[in-house]
Amino acid sequence: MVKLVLVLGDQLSKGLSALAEADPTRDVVVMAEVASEAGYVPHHPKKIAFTFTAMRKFAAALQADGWRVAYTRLEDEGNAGSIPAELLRRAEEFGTDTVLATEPGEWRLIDAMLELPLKVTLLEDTRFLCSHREFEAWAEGRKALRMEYFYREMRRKTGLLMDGDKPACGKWNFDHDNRKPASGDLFRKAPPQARGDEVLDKVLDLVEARFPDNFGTLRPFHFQTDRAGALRALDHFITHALPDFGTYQDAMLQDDPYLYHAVIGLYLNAGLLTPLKVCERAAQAYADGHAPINSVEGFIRQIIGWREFIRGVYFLEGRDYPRRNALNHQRKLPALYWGADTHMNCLKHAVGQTRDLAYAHHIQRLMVTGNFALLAGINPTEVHEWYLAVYADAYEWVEAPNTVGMSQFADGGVVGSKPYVSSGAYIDRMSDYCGSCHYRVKDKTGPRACPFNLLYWHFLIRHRDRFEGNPRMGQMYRTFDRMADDKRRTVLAEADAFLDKLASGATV
Ligand code: FAD
Ligand code: DLZ
Ligand code: SF4
Repeated sequence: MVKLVLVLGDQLSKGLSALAEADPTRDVVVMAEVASEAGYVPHHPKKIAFTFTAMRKFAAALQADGWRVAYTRLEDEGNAGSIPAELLRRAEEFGTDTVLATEPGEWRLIDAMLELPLKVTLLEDTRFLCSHREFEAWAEGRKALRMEYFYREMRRKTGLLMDGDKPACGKWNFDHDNRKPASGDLFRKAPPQARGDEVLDKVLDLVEARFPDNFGTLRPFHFQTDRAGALRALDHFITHALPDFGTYQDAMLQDDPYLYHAVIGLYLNAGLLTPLKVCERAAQAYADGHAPINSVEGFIRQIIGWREFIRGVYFLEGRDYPRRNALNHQRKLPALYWGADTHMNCLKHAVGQTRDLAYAHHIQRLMVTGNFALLAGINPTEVHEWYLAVYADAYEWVEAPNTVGMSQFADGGVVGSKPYVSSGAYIDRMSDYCGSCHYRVKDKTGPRACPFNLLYWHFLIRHRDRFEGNPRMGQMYRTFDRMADDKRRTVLAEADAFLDKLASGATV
């Protein structure tokens, strides 16, 4: 009997397990642009345009390879509105009750698929290096899950940057050589911009008409939308940016959104690039003497370490993970995250860049928007939904552990051993935001005190019971306790006043 082979918008890989198991002479590939996927959060218009364009081009590539593809466009009459409903519709149309799919990257869809009154087989997503079973085995019996140890297993498994059973250059991790601030460089090359084409232009018009109120700028649209384009973006990164990736990984510049980052997360997550191939390219650049070990190791660690570890945590921890709130933070996400005015230059730039590009690099996400939300005690579910909506690379399996876990500590310490919080001093050291800010980063109190300075102490004191005993945080409590009584009172009172002002909706 004919089988329906589901290919989702983030499964655009010809090597997909569902395609490998199917028979192109008999089975039908089902792909659908549906309102439910485009609307479970108010996705950035660039993300929707990227997804639909990449889906349409992938469908055409499958057809060129001889597959029968039943493709539903968003505007098609009869569009059933959701993936399960589309499968039911296609099952009736093709007279079958059998569906073959690669496991979706989100519990919501996995559950919906398994509830269908059809024979659904969910296959492992073999595009990842570590299966659920392997991750569970690695996690079994450990008191804490730490990425660094997992990463070493992945290095051994892949053989990347290994000299026999030893790490290349004698160390697993070269972060010690990284984390330098950057300065403006007119010759730094931005990632290649997409050229317009008929498919993209049609999708841009559709997205403009159907999602006029979503936060984010649609045009100019710059992402690549097929595998060839994604490979060009990877080539560009390896040639121009990888050599300095490690050194400036944590740097932020207000006029340079990309610095030496790869800007390939969206291509990897949608399936246009595969992680092992990307890492092999980076390792080759090291072998050829084109890029130094600190950069190549750092880059490979992000992909075979962090990316795989984060996915392992999402599936290990289960369905309730994205809704966790270990610190019981209940404040509402401020309007400034949706572009409302703010005097905080770092946030203005990080959010403005997110609105224009559907992209911010890791340190902007972690130490600016994430840090502020955590310090201000914003409800982590609202923070999670914001990150899921605004970045072109955001899918729940990768976004939720990064946001709920790494950034908001709402999982109580599964992803990280301590919360990523900092005062303004860190942002000042790693960026050029503070120089042109309304607030003064050196002021600890007073009308122009940097809000990060005030909120940093407020956070630590709010959660003293939980964090004082943490060996990596005790020093901060001792510093606070050494402050004069009146200074401590002033800091906390000014932080409270700032939070009240934030909650009132006034511009801060
Ligand atoms: P680079 O800095 O050039 O890194 C190369 C690649 O490494 C990335 O493309 C990505 O595939 C991988 N990588 C790096 N860090 C991580 C990480 N922590 N977790 C998983 N993969 C990583 N990444 C997403 O792919 N989707 C998300 O929705 C997402 N949400 C995030 C939310 C928060 C609050 C934080 C702090 C981080 C989030 N990240 C997310 C991780 C990281 O910020 C992005 O992967 C990275 O910024 C993508 O840009 P890039 O391709 O230029 O990455
Ligand atoms: C992100 C996204 C969007 C915006 N639209 C679609 C869609 O219309 N059809 C589809 O198959 N996939 C889409 N996606 C990607 C899915 O949301 C993604 O497959 C799930 O969240 C699982 O990771
Ligand atoms: Fe951000 Fe504070 Fe620096 Fe202003 S002074 S840019 S608010 S860290």
